[in-house]
Amino acid sequence: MRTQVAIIGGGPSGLLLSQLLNRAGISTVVLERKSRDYVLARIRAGVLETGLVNLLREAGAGARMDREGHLHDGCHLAQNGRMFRVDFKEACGKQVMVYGQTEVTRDLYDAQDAIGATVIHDAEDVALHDLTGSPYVTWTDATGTHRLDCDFVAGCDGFHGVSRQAIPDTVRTEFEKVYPFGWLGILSRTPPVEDELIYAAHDRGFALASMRNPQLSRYYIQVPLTDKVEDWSDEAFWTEFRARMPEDVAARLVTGPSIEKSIAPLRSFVSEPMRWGKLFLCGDAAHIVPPTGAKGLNLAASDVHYLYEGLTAHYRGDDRGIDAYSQRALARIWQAMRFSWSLTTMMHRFPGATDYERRMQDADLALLERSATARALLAENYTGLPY
Ligand code: RFL
Ligand code: PHB
Repeated sequence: MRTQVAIIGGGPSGLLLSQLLNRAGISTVVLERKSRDYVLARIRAGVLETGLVNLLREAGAGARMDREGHLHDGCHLAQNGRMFRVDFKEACGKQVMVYGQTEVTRDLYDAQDAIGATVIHDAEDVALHDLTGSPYVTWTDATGTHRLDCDFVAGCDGFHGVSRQAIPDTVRTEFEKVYPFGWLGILSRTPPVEDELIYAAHDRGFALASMRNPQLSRYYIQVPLTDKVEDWSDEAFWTEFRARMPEDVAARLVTGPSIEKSIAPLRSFVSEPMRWGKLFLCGDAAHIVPPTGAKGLNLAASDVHYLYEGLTAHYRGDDRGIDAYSQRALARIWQAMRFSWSLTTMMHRFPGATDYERRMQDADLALLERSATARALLAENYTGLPY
């Protein structure tokens, strides 16, 4: 089998890249380790920047998002019970789209089906070969071993994928920060407690009120890394969540059974460079941010944008885009890294933090409440830097 671009991973990065390239007349094959149902059962991101919204439209996969997604003009920040609003529209003239990653992924699969793109599921033992020469990819399934020859490989296989490891250790530099806590998240079929997201810093720990639609809420609380999902009954979650929200918000909260409950550890990670020979890394395969800034999926989208531009130019005879890919993508990634780290640092309770450090967190939040300049900076980063 032969294709122009072999794409490893059928998550949002891989599918969006495949969809854009196919529509530009460039052939792709997507190799995904899991089944489609498995990929579509993952509950992850919920906040889309304008850049991703526009890419989905360009990919012909934005119609349902435009019908069912919700544009938000701002969000709320709370600090031990006090709450104030950051008005994105007023601060920087931009908005974000609230629409679940699960729905984005479903729309991309449907769009791939509609154009007859090749997505191969349950591909085991994917391996990348001859990446500085004539690249090819092998994998196995129930029928045996298969080989796919290609011009380029796009490694879109997430943090635990194989693509990043295909870059020799001598070439790769990794940067990492692991946070000493995780987020326990639940999804519940209840009306969201507020129209916009609430990011709440509290002495008991951070909490976030988010949503998917007017009947579906997504809530998170900071928990120690040692906690297990089984430790948290729905009742215990609601009690803790209420305690961390401002009183009037807690009083309005509608609770119900959780339909999903999971714990995600928080980590910042970057692997440089993002290109080696004919291999390009995209999305979580190259970088991870803590979810506080809602940047992970949006960074995956900006990588896809730069790679899509580079590859389409390559097939027109211009290699400047693919040659600059790693540098262009990383410049934007490090800005989002900084933002996610600073928001995470300001909003969470760190075990062993000194009183001085706690006062700095309070002062950072007070600065945002007081200063339109500080809010403008937050709004510019939260709604997304231009590509
Ligand atoms: P994914 O989604 O991990 O997809 C990678 C795909 O590759 C497959 N795979 C392989 N396939 C073949 N061979 C192998 N060896 C393979 N190894 C892996 C996997 O099965 C999978 O299908 O990476 P991608 O596409 O780069 O997308 C990245 C995003 O999923 C991620 O950045 C976001 O979910 C992060 N994130 C958020 N991002 C935002 O922009 N806004 C948010 O509000 C937001 N909230 C979140 C989040 C992530 C969270 N968790 C669970 C980590 C909230 C949470 C709780
Ligand atoms: C979500 O709705 O899942 C979500 C929203 C904002 C974040 C993280 C997660 O910062």
